Amino acid sequence: MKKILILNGPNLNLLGTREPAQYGSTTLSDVEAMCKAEGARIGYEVECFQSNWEGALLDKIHEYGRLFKSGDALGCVFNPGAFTHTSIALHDAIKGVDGLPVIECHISNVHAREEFRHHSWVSPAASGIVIGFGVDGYLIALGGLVRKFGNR
Ligand code: CA2
Repeated sequence: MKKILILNGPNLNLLGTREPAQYGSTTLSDVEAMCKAEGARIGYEVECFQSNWEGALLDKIHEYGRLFKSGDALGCVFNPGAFTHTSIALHDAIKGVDGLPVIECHISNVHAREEFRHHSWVSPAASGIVIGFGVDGYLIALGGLVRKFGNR
């Protein structure tokens, strides 16, 4: 069974515990369980990984780049958190793994928020972007990844 990675960046481990008006009350483990169940339903093994460390996210993208090359992974749904707006390293990693489809996902509509959230270093390297659908965005991104890149 091919793998799909649900990758979450800094502070997303706090999901559902604070700022419910902005991010809702669903926890990250709820989101991960939803994605795993949906993956199993449509024939993919979903792996979930969250880190507050930029380097750990880079290493995971590199690992999935290798799994993609060997035909063992389909792609990745990635919410880079605040690193979205700061990290040229994440941009370079996604470009660098050459071919791994990455769907960028944001829970909130970043364009309706502070100006510093309007720019993403990840978007130019992403294969698709899902923004502002709350935590449902993860499932929308997963579905979009499979529709665009699955079964070929
Ligand atoms: O809307 C998103 O998904 C964001 O990626 C979330 C990031 C933010 O920096 C981006 O601009 C947009 C923040 C994640 C922090 O998550 C928390 C969740 C609950 C409580 C506190 C933080």
